[in-house]
Amino acid sequence: MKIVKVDAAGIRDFKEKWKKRQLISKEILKKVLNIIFDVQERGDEALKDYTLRFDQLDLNITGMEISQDEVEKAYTESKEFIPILETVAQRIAFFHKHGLPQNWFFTDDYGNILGQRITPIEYLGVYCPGGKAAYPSTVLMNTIPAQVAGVKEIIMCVPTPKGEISKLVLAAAKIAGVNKIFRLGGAQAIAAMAYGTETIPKVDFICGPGNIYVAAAKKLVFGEVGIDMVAGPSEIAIIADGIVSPDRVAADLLSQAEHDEMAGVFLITSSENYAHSVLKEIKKQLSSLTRKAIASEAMERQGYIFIVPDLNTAAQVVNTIAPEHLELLIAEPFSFLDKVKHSGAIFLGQHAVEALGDYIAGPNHTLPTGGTARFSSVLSSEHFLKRSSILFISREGLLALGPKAIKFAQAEGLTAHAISVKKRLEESKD
Ligand code: HSO
Ligand code: ZN
Repeated sequence: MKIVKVDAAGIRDFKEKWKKRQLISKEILKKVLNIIFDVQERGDEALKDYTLRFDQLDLNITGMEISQDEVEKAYTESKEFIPILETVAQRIAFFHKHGLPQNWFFTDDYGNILGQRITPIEYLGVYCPGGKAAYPSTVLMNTIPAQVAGVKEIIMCVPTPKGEISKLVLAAAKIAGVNKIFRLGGAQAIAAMAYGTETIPKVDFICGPGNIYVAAAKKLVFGEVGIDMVAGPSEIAIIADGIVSPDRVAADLLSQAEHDEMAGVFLITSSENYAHSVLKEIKKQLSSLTRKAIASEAMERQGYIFIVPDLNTAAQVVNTIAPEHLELLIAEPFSFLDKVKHSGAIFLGQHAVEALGDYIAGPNHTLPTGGTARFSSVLSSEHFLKRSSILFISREGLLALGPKAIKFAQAEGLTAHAISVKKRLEESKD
């Protein structure tokens, strides 16, 4: 981890460096675009070729869809874990039922009834990563909010390298009521869900994290379908003033470092001694982690300790990073909250371990990364809902607003617009 003593210049330098960490390169975008065109043109055949090449799996033998029997078997074999999955599913559902957008209408002075109506997306495609990120928790986090929103049908794509699939992922999909699951991964899975093939139904919206190729594919199919976000590697920022012992802070930092070699890990503190104790702890704890190599690479590459003179500067650093997760391990976290302008999820107080948010607290763990918390939000049921405007125009409303609309249409040179209003006005005047 790099220690940075923070002043205004320090923050600027960091900002420049952090910005240059280009994640989706031109080369990746080009490769992914070729895959997308190929899937559009050749459909299932392209999917079979890519799956054979990237996952060493012959879909002609296994079939593309995972059968209900296979899902049932995985569920039965996960028996001991089912109560945990169910508790988590219930907590996610309960949380996501809060704050759902509502229909609303009002009547204006002319008797026009204007408003907003909410309807769910109909067809959803969820991407579940394979390999080092095959998380059943992610299946629940991406599907339960959609169910709460009232999505009609959910399909899921999950890569199964050499045919291997996590039983818990299948069990979670069953609990979440996923309708169909396909053995597909990478950019080809995203393309298949976005455009549809002989076997894969076209969806309206795609959500779920994935590697850099999946992220690039989501970016490129956006517009044809909606997407939740372009998710990047995990990040954690912790502001600690000593109320929590260094070993715990170290453990929390490592908990996100172990996700990805490209994970971002930030400690912000006013005490250099404390920073050194945390560093010592990190070294100690790293050796016993199953993902030691990944975590230490992340710490090495994107690990920063910022030494700040005060909490206001700490807030400046946080707002520059706009981190995915922020832990406030400080004496008065609630009074600090107003200073935080950008962060996907904010954990307050010494007991709010970030991993609780990853699994079981209830809020979503699909969060904006890479500074995108500046303009985007945590995944919620709202992502799966659309708003339509409702316009009932009264006779009085037409008479009062029509002439102004006609003038506006004429000013824009749109005669047909003007005529359409004029005709209604003429009828209504009698
Ligand atoms: N921390 C990850 C989510 C996750 N953690 C899944 C454990 N499993 C998202 O940033
Ligand atoms: Zn995590």
